[in-house]
Amino acid sequence: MKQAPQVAAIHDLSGFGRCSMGIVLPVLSAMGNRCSTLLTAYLSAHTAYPPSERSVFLDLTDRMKPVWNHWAELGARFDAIYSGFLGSAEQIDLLRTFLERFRGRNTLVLVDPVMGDHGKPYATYTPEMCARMGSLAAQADLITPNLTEAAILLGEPYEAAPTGEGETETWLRRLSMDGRRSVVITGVCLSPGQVGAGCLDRTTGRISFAQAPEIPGHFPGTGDLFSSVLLGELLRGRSLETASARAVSFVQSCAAYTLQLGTPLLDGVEFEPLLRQLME
Ligand code: PXL
Repeated sequence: MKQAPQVAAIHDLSGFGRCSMGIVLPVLSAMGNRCSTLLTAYLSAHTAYPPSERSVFLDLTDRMKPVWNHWAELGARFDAIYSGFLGSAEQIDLLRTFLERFRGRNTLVLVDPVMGDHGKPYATYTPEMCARMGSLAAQADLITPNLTEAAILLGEPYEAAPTGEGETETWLRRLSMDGRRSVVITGVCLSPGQVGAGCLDRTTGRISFAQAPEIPGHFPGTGDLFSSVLLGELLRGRSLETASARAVSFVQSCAAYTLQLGTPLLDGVEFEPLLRQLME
């Protein structure tokens, strides 16, 4: 019998709406992993909902180190460290300390450089946070930016985002820091009506693409769903190419199912009824 892989999941928890830890935890658990959760912030609802004076944003920066000091005392070790939405600029630097402390020789460090979507940074992300995210991402074994985040990391305007295989390959290579880290760019469209991901695997140097029919509508949280499924598949020993193709296919199935149900787009995708598919 084999112990479940251990994942340190470092994300916010949004109380209402599907994203971040509310997706990471069920997906990675369904895929047979044990998660230790380090919360970066607690929000009443994710930031894609209309702004409200009643919204709650609890910045947990000063609780993070005490939490992991306790983990160290308990002998915590991780097969993967997976970070996403971060609540403050200081937090991004703190995470570098976390990596120094908990990264083992075989720990896979996945930094999803969550900063924005559709050409715009999220409401809580300042330019300073975006700059610091770049230096955190430089420590990762694997990053999973969408096109907006890829543009921010490269210092390019969103309008310069790649449209075909060749251009995407150029961005993948630039983001790989001379092949030192693996990269998956999401939201890549190679032909009209299709969308998916492009990836560069640093272990083989191979570039590959996975595409699926595009579902109309922007659903929040699909980036978190993609990266969580990707990580779950990698922890099962699958290659980056296979993991990426499975993640594209799962996100597409959830979006198609949601569209059929006709639930509000801002509530994200109905992944819960399909979680079973990830179990095998
Ligand atoms: O899905 C990324 C994400 C994570 N966390 C919070 C968000 C978003 C995107 O809107 O608002 C709080």
